[in-house]
Amino acid sequence: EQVEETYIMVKPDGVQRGLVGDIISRFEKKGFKLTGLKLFQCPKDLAEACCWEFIDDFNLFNIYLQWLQEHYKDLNSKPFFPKLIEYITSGPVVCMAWEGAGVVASARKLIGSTDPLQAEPGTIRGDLAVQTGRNVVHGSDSPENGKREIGLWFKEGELCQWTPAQAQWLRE
Ligand code: DAT
Ligand code: MG
Repeated sequence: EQVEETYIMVKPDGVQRGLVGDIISRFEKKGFKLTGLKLFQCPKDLAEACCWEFIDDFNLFNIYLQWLQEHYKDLNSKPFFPKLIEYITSGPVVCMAWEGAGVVASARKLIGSTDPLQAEPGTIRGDLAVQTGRNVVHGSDSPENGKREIGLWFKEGELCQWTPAQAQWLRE
């Protein structure tokens, strides 16, 4: 089996609502391997710059804005994109890298549908959220995007390669 990586992020509403432990716990208990974890606060200047749609090619704000646009590169022309950026930058987020065979699709299942009202009970969004604009968690949608997003949100030295003691009890 091909080992994959996925980028999972608890969005600001998940952090503010005290759901970080519950969300991490679901991936941990499932048996995936955590390889990166940090709390990240988008610089206030950037958050404001994003809300104002202020653009200057040569300043830091624009670098960060481009970085967020790269993260959501399929969505950055959608009408809801400015609101999405305002939401994502409105408070600390928890950035995670998870590894395992089939982790990308499985994490999407654990997370549930984009619209929490359509998400199945038992999924993170199905259990913990009510609106698309506050759907508490992000998960990469393909192995390529998993790699790409981990590369965007983590520096090299921030990721750990390790062998969990339980590995031999998870797979024959
Ligand atoms: P997902 O997060 O399930 O992968 P997505 O990649 O299509 O969904 O969209 C990314 C985020 O953008 C999503 O979690 C919430 C927001 N979003 C998507 N569609 C939206 C819509 N129609 N209205 C408002 N926000 C939306
Ligand atoms: Mg997506």
